[in-house]
Amino acid sequence: MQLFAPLVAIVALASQVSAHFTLQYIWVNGKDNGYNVGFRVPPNNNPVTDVTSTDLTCNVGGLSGSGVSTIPITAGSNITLEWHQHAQRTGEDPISGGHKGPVIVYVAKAPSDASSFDGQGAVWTKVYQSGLAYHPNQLDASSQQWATDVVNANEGKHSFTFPKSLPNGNYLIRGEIIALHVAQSYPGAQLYIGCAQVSVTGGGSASPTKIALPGAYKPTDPGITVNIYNNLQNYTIPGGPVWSG
Ligand SMILES: *[C@@H]1O[C@H](CO)[C@@H](O)[C@H](O)[C@H]1NC(C)=O
Ligand SMILES: *[C@@H]1O[C@H](CO)[C@@H](O)[C@H](O)[C@H]1NC(C)=O
Ligand SMILES: [Cu+2]
Repeated sequence: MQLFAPLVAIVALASQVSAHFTLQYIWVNGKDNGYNVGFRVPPNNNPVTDVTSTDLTCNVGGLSGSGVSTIPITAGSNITLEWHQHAQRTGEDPISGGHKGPVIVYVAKAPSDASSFDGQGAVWTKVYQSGLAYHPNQLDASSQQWATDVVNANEGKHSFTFPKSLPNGNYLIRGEIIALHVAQSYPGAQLYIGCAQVSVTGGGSASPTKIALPGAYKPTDPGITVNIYNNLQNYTIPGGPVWSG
């Protein structure tokens, strides 16, 4: 009997943790770089819920990438990010089906090495977003299908083009999935974040729009504190529009 309560607690904790996920793979033009390679790996698969915390930048412990490899890419490449609950690609949903919300990608240019870049200040440019499938920034109210449903159906993957016009140098690529199943009050929205380090060649000379993370998101944003189970007709993805390139 004395063993029973701790066992129940462990089982409850395990089922809770299994609902969460991390960003684990970055593919470049269809080539997979391997499990966690190039990533600032967080201590566990829990979400960030405080949008004013520096954990919003690159997840817990993500302000430096010491010891993390930096992956060479060419500007204009097709970059695929792949998410999973645990260190396994099969046997469970990539992200658990109850997690509904937008999928967003930002990039930030490092002053020098990606590994020593903390990503603070107005340095982030939004290069991809999907709220409701195929209708950026707008809910497909008839299906109530979210970007997360598409990622789940696509083995945990979503792709974007690293803008050809961005200057050469080291960058962080920040993937983000916001799960809104308990976002009716704040804190509630679950922000899943992963940062990969890349070095870019073949780029241009554009100066893109930039925002700060943390900074750009507010607890009162309609895309952060929202009830998605009330016949939602529109959804405003946080962080503003995608930079046009
Ligand atoms: C990008 O790469 C992914 C993964 O290989 C592939 O499924 C997708 O079709 C590619 N997208 C484009 C626009 O080439
Ligand atoms: C939906 O649009 C209305 C009117 O523009 C706005 O007030 C509301 O915040 C939006 N809801 C979401 C969840 O973005
Ligand atoms: Cu979860």
